[in-house]
Amino acid sequence: MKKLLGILIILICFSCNKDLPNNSISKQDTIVTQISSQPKVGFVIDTNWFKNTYPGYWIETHRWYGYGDFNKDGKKDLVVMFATNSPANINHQKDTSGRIVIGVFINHKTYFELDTNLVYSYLGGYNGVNVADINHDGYLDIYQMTGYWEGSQYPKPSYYNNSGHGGMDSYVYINNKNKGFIKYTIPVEDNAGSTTSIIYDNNKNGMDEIYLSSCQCYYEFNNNTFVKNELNLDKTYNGILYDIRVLTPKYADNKTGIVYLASDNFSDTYFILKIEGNKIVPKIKYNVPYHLSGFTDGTNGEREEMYIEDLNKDGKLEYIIPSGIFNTNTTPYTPYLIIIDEVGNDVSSTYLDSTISKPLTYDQMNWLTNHMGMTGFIYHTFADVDNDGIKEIFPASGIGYKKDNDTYYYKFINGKYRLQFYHTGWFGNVVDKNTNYWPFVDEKNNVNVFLPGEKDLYNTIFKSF
Ligand SMILES: [Ca+2]
Ligand SMILES: [Ca+2]
Ligand SMILES: [Ca+2]
Ligand SMILES: [Ca+2]
Repeated sequence: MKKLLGILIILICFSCNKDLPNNSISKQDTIVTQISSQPKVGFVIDTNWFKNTYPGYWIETHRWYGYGDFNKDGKKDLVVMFATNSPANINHQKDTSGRIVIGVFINHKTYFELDTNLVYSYLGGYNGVNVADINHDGYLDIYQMTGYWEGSQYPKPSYYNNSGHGGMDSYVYINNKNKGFIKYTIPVEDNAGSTTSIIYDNNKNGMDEIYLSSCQCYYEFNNNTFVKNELNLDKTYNGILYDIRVLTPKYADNKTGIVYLASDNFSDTYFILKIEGNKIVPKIKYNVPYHLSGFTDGTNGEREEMYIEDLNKDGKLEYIIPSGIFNTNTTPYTPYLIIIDEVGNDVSSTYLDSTISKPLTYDQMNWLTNHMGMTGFIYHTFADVDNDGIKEIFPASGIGYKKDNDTYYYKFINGKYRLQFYHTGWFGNVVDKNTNYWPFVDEKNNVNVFLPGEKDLYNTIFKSF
């Protein structure tokens, strides 16, 4: 499944003519700004700083991104690769000269401005970043997932020093009070590349642990280095031995601790697993309602693709698991939600209104036929936008649910998630046969951004509203 989804989970959208931000500047403001300087729109980088700091580099983004509120103003800031000095392919570098540059762009709704204090560059691959305050000092840190060396067409990079599975070292950039970063290396050793992770202080010692999809282990900071801790996977559930695969860290909070999902040997049976001491233990076994479907499998750094809550307040948790049908003989990858109770029953119809318990239509996920078999906005985001303690659900990679040409999200009302009006119109219609887009959504602040894959960052489409 992992490999299959790795191929499938390449988001696309298409064409775009009316791409200017909807938030227009008033006439008064326009006059004032034209006198002084150009109004800021889109991605803003100090060009003199860039030319002086990175001579010979050009502006190029990749595909996945990280986010977090670095300046604590309530808006999600974006961490993206924005420049390079070497042509890069998807998960790897083609040659050993290729450095890439990552930076934090502060969210101003209609534009994102690079904080030049919060920039780093390195030699290696790129597979997205995960943002968390790893050392609990009040400043957000960055876990840099570097993924894989290409391994066949191109010469072995000089920095590639393991004998393992084509993985490369990953890095942590500890934030020095928003004035810069201090780099730490997490050696890949014999593991696969790091592609998705959950960061959380599960052992409550004041330092977050990093849980990876690429090893049965976690790394924890001791203020000096990152220490590796092995985890043992328990493959026995109710006395029966299973072939547990695609072990993926998915979720963490103080009610549940760390939660993994895994497949039973690529069948339609899955497990919800939790950490107990140094063991990963299967706790719940469940079946999916569609053949050849299963949980959304983060391959590009995606995370928070799941939500665990006691929806009916009976002291037992419900597990809301974004999933997809990956039987591509008949359909493109098609997302749907499944809700599982503590004994493994599918209780989706109890907690999801009938309109939203079905897979998304191709129109809603912006899928276009004959486009290399790729698919559209396939994951879900969760955010408590109305601050009532229960997260709302945003399908189509956070963009929302299209109905009658307007956009909705799912809100928990009277015991069920139901459609709730979000905004007029549908902002998922970015259509361009030559560009794949990765949506970034700040649900609370009504910011939709479509990052082009392996293209100029300045070609990003803003659909803030
Ligand atoms: Ca912010
Ligand atoms: Ca920190
Ligand atoms: Ca800890
Ligand atoms: Ca809420």
